[in-house]
Amino acid sequence: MYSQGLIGADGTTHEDEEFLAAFQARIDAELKIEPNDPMPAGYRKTLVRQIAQHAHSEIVGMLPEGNWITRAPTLRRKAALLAKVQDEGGHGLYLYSAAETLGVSREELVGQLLSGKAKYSSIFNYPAITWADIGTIGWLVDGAAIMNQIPLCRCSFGPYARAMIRVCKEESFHQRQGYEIMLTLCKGSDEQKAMAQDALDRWWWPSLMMFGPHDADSTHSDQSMAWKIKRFTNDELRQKFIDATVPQAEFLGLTMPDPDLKWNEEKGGYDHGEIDWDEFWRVVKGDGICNRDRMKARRKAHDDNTWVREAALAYAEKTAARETAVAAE
Ligand code: BYC
Repeated sequence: MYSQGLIGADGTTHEDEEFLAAFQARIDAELKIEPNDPMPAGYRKTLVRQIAQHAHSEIVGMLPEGNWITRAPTLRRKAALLAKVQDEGGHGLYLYSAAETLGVSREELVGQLLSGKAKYSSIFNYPAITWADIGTIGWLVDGAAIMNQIPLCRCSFGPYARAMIRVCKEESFHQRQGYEIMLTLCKGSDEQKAMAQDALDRWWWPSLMMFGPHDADSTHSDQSMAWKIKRFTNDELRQKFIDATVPQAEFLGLTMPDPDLKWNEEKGGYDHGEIDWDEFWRVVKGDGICNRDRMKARRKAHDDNTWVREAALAYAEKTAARETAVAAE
């Protein structure tokens, strides 16, 4: 997994108790861990897994919305959507770069995505059927992403935390463009409002699933919290998202598709109905509505663009050879 020549490449750790205690003390003191710092193998592995999954999600996440660029209803909507989808591609690149500082190569990570070995967010295996889906993705999916990613700006691993700062700024523009689409639809004709409600009905539950399994079923949360990779648990973030989003739906005049959604005065948050975890795991394991299409599209893009990678490599080699020749003169 660790290739020669990359930062953090040797992947060596000396994990006696003294080392682990000193590492934890640095984390507890809120000091950032940087790529060349010694770190436990488990810390490195957790970060590579999470950052890579995050990068893949951004790249696969371009597909449902990319599909609507040619069909956006106005030039203004098209320009904003185009910029948003381009941003997602950029987020993927920052994240692959952050993962590379841990000694894993981009080729290897992309290979894991294309072979189906690596996960990406369940949410991108649902189809964007109408224009209201584009509004709902911005409002809910980017809204959920911000809720999850703002705490990641304080992640203990420096390159991931720093990448998240810029990503979050862009995500908040994405969320706004989505909510503004929803506002327009909800102020429009009965048909437009019905389209907005239909999109909310389909995207609400999958958006809640984005935060991952309940804490009791989360494999990695305890250790990731201790290492301050995660600052809040899956259920804590899901609750914050629900509490922030319900008033936004009320403002739009839309109804949340959850009859059990009720304000709980005592806890100061909403109670909600049971999430369909069978559906979640089915989608995560590759059997959602769009999993096969998404992977097919990614593999085709990778194959079709082989020439771009080859050309970039040839150009880099030529430039390096020229520089070596000049230096030797
Ligand atoms: N989908 O122990 P847990 C975006 C997996 S992109 C699929 O709680 P962890 C956007 C999990 O990987 C948004 N799999 O895990 C882009 C683990 O399996 P493995 C993406 C999921 O890591 C374009 C197992 O379930 N955001 O916003 O502690 C357009 C047990 O889970 C999911 C990120 O990636 C899921 N939803 O917590 C618009 C944020 N949930 O790996 C928008 C960074 C869980 O052991 N990632 N699994 O095989 C995280 O914050 C954390 O990784 C998670 C999960 C909260 C997602």
